[in-house]
Amino acid sequence: MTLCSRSVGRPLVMGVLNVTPDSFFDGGRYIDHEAAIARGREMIRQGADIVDVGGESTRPGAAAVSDEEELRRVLPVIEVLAEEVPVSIDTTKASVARHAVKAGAVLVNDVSASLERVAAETGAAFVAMHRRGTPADMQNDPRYDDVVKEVRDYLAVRAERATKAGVKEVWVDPGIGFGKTAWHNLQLLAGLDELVALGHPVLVGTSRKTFLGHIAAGTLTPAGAIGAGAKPAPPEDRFEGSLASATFAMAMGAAAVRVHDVAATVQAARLVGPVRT
Ligand code: HH2
Repeated sequence: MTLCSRSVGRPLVMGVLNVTPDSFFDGGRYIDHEAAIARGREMIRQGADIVDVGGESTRPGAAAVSDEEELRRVLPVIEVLAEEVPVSIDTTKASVARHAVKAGAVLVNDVSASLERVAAETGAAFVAMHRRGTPADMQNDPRYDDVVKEVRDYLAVRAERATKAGVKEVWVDPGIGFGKTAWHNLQLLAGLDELVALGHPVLVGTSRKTFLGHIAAGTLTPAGAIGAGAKPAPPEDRFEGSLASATFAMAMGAAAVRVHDVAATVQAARLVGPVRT
């Protein structure tokens, strides 16, 4: 049975657990292993289907972390939580992915979409995410002729590459906020059915991201533009947009959403599940 075919009768909710000092929303809260495990258990109680453990922030401008440090952060947490829930490892490093699967992770969530060999060798499922650029430069004026088509075509190629490498379960993810403007993110949500049509489970992560700060602050015009110098509301004020966008993504056919706010999103998933055709 694949991760995605587990019949919970609704889209899956992946809870975010960043064991980092600098993640843009939960950074610093769970850097202590006991605190991270407690948070993972809290998300399980709230109904999380998967807990996504990360040891390196991908936010724009984030500092790079060594393999050793990333492993030190995530492994003790994965070892415990993997006994209690399916765990995914959010990493772009082959050695971290390999050790994480050995410690019990069942899904390699790779924002660089390049670890398909590790997933194939270890038997883990694999998320191929679209991004443009690196955390250092990805938000420097990203441009697309047709963002939905370009992201879809990229994901089709990466998914095929992963399948050919022998990965048994390949997920795709449009990479909301990774080298995209607010308008690009909204277009990707509107065109999500085109990604769903690729035939792979689609994962969407909008939770607390900057474009929702512009929605909260009212600085995004209906035409999708943001005025020069407009400031987004801070991540703490982006709950409503996070829930609304996750609900929208699930209604559009996303198989799973990656969120910080598990309890509320599970309720939304329970609503979408029965009404989605
Ligand atoms: N977004 C983030 C990290 N990993 N993985 C997938 N598949 N899709 C996403 O949209 C995605 C992701 C960024 O969010 P977060 O982990 O909360 O922050 P940070 O990267 O600062 O740790």
